[in-house]
Amino acid sequence: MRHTIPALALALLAAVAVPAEAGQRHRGAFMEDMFKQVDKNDDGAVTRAEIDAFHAERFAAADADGDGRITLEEATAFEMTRAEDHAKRWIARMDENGDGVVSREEMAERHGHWMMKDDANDDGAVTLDEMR
Ligand SMILES: [Ca+2]
Ligand SMILES: [Ca+2]
Ligand SMILES: [Ca+2]
Repeated sequence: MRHTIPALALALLAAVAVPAEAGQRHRGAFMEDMFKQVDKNDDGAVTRAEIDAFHAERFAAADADGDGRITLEEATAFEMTRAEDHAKRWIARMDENGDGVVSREEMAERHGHWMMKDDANDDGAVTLDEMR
């Protein structure tokens, strides 16, 4: 499956999709997500076999023609697919009125809401300390 989304548009979207979240928290969520993907039998522990199976699966997904080698084209197509999935999830999250597109207002609303939830002392302003 090939996609022709301009790389620049995706890079811009990625920058928007992953706001300057407090680094650790984002990394924690990312690691948890990754862990869950690898932990196939969901027992809360990742074995070497599960890691190998995960890599085999990923390799097979990227190796489009199945020749056992991932070329630049295959890697690009694979990354594009992942970027598109990511973009779709981002739009689904931001698209308040469900019209399939994100308006400036929707983005401002979601982002504003997301930032202000850290306002621990409820004074209507978020400090760097509160974000940590
Ligand atoms: Ca496991
Ligand atoms: Ca190949
Ligand atoms: Ca919308």
